Amino acid sequence: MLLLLLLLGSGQGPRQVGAGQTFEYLKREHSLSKPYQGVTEGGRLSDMKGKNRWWLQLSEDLWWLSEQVGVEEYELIYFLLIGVGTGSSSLWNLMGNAMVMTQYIRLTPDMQSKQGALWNRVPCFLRDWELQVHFKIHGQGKKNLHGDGLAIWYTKDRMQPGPVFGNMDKFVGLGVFIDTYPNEEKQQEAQKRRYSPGVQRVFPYISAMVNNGSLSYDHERDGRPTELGGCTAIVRNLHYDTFLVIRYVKRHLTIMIDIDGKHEWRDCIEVPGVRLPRGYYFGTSSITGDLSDNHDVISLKLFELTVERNPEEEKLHRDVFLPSVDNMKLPEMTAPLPPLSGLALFLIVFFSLVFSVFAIVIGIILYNKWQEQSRKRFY
Ligand SMILES: [Ca+2]
Repeated sequence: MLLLLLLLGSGQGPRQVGAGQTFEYLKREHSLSKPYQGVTEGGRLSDMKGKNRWWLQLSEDLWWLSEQVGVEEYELIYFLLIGVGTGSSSLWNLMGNAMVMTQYIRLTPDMQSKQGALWNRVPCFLRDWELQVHFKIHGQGKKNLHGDGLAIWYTKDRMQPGPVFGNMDKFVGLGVFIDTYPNEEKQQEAQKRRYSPGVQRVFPYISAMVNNGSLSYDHERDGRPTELGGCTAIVRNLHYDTFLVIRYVKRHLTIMIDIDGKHEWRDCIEVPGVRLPRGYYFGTSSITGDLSDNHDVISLKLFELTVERNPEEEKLHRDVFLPSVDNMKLPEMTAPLPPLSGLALFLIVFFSLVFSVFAIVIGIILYNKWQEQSRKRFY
């Protein structure tokens, strides 16, 4: 029975990655592929919010429970519940102009001013994971006359439309952007300013950003002020499949692309010391403005990576509550100052008084001395 549950819980069998001690397990509840069953419209917002809260609570309870009973994979219990039908049949929600087709999910069609998103309903509590994104960006627009691209998210909030590739600004978590329109370059061009060849970027450009909710994505500058890294990725109108992978292992974030039709991963971004909380949501979103493209997602596959940690790493990799990146200063969230305790207030008043009295005494002494001297000079 336990074995059966384990098999159910781990989806496909383990697949060894590389020569090391890393195994990957496909996580069905965070994955999406053809045929697109279990994808539903966002529904009424009020309705959604209630359901989400309930769902998050359920997942948190299960996680807690699995920790208590010492079961590493909380999915064990989770799948059991799904199996008896208490869970939702829809693991993914569509939003805005996104549409389910037979061969793909279209986030936006090649039309102006559209925005769409696709969000996983199940928060992810895995520590080490890899998300493989099979996508396709194509349209009628000529070079640099198309936009705006698509984003892949691992964030605290879901289903929040906004200006950052169709998602909210000041998000909390990780955003990976496949930006197809060079806003900054075009602006410079309009102002007849020239870029030095070393600085100019070739678009489409992939970049990543970690946010604790205090940073704004600067659309006009293609996110340059807040990016962790990036690379050029010529991904439009290709006749072969294009993939992007986000790997998060031991707080090391790696983004690789397979866009040349060679079935090989090519490095794009690598950042150590990225602290991401657990329990966030995977999603993808896209937006078009004056310029447009078809932004299609063919599949999203999330793998759990099992890696060994020594006791020291276990201590170092403890859970965090806000996203951050080591050696990179994110502005603090604007939290109100903690109220002063009674004692602190008393000490501040007391020492202010002592200092004032001291200053007055010194002042009087100096004044007297000065008067004495001037009197002496007078005689
Ligand atoms: Ca852009």
